[in-house]
Amino acid sequence: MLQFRAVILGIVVLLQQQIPPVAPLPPQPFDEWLGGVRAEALTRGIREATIDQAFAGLEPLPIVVERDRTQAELVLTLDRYLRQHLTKKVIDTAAAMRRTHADVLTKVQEKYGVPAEIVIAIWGLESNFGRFSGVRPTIQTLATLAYDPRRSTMFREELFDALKILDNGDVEPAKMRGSWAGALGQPQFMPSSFLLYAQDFDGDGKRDIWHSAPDVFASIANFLAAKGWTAAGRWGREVTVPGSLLARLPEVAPLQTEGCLAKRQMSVPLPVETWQKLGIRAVGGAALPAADHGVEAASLISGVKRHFLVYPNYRAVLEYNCVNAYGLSVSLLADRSIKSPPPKKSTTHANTKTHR
Ligand SMILES: [Ca+2]
Repeated sequence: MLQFRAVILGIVVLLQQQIPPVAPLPPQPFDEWLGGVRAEALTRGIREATIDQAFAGLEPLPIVVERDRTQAELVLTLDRYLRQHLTKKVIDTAAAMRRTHADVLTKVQEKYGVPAEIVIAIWGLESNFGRFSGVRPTIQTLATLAYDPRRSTMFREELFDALKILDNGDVEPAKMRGSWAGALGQPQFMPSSFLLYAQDFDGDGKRDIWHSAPDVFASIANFLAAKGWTAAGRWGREVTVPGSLLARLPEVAPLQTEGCLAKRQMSVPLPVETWQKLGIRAVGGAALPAADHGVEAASLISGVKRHFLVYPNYRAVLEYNCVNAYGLSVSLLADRSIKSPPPKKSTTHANTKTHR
């Protein structure tokens, strides 16, 4: 049973593995294909000058397709993932960044209702606190992935959205860079998310999620607010579960059967008061805090050793990346960064980590 739980509660991380057989190349030459994209971009209202500049000398980038085709899944237990990723260095860096950017984070929190520590935690996980947001040229990356037949429909739409971002003047083509999969800037937004959620918070007229910390923080907060984060509550908390309840969980609170992977690894939602009656307690054995009472939709994520009661705000974090290891890393990093004392000397650097 424990092993089974470890597998179903495990998380997916991307690792490079052996290269599978390469699919045959698309029959249509790249230049001819790009001509079709150009024509469609014009009909979508993107200016010719923008397209000319973006597509000048454009060629597919073989490493992007190779990388995209060599993803492999590795299942780690939730406990192990959290132990490996929430290091003291990462927690201390999050705390230091929160102090450094306190003024703008306060303004962001006032406008969007998302706490500073949550914004900083997402920033930390997405781009190592802005230190690594990807160096791949986005138009070339997206054009390559759109040309490759595997997921061409999705990436073709993202390519049009990237052209719209250039057309709006938010960033120059040479500076539009990101991950090998097309995620942009420090929040690692796909172009479609950029168009919907990116913010100009420093007021210079551009949504610059590559260089402007105010724009980066406001964009992350705006995304979470749009996905349902409410200022009134917290994400949830780590809890203890009595052994007798663990055995009865499948009947008392079965796993959800719908939604993305992370949601199918958590129980159906119950009121916090119900969990309290079932014997769930805060870590340390105290009753669930009064501030949590009244939460109607609290789901249990039950790991091998650690258990978490998650509230509606947690579901907004999952909209960023629907993996419980990610959502809990963000949530726990946020909590721990508040408790981390100021460093005596200089701050340390966190581990480099990328997602997309
Ligand atoms: Ca700006």
